[in-house]
Amino acid sequence: MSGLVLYGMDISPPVRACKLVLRALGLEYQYKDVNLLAGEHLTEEFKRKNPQNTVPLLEDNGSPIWDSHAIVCYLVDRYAKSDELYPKDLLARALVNQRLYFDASVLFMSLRNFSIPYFYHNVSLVPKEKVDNIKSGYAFLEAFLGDNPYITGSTLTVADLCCGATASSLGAILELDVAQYPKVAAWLKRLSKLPDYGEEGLNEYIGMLRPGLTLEN
Ligand SMILES: N[C@@H](CCC(=O)N[C@@H](CS)C(=O)NCC(=O)O)C(=O)O
Repeated sequence: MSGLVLYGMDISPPVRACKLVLRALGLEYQYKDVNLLAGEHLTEEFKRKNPQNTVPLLEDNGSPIWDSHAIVCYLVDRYAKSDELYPKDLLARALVNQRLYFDASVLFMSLRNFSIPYFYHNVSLVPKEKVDNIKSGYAFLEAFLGDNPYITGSTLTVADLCCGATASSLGAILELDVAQYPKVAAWLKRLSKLPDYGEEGLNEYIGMLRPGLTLEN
């Protein structure tokens, strides 16, 4: 057993992304479930490891790393036998980084902006502006994909795994319109065939949110 410990919750999109990368690299790790709804991320012990109180959190031989995007890049740089998932070529890496920052700052925020109010404050009405943010995120993904099977080109990278985990979870509020975003739909289908895609966690997440939310027109 390696010294890797992942703290997470299976329904969390960024946790799913980290698990996909751990699996793709064939790394063994210990998984510690953190129940966010029971406030297990707010304990002093967890806060000492991650003052931002978020999952995923990775520990490598006791050193904490958080934010899924930092975690996946670290794992590839540190442990992968090839740089395919996170290229060393600077221009190729810049493109992957752009997609990762897009996920962190745009796509995932469009999800967090309805899930946090719902889970923590029982807010079930999703204003039109938040629905529109999701639509625009899907549209950006459609443009990024172009004629490629993956989000930065012909090969799978960590950017697909991060953006894909978020995009699939956005189905909790707005089912993907396949006619409008055919490339995104085909890409998500492609990703869903990956081993340990996290289908169960994804379905649980969608099942927890979709029935309780009302979208503003
Ligand atoms: N940008 C962060 C987002 C992490 C995040 O917001 N995780 C959620 C679960 S999906 C969480 O821990 N929420 C608890 C909270 O913020 O109180 C990442 O990619 O790791």
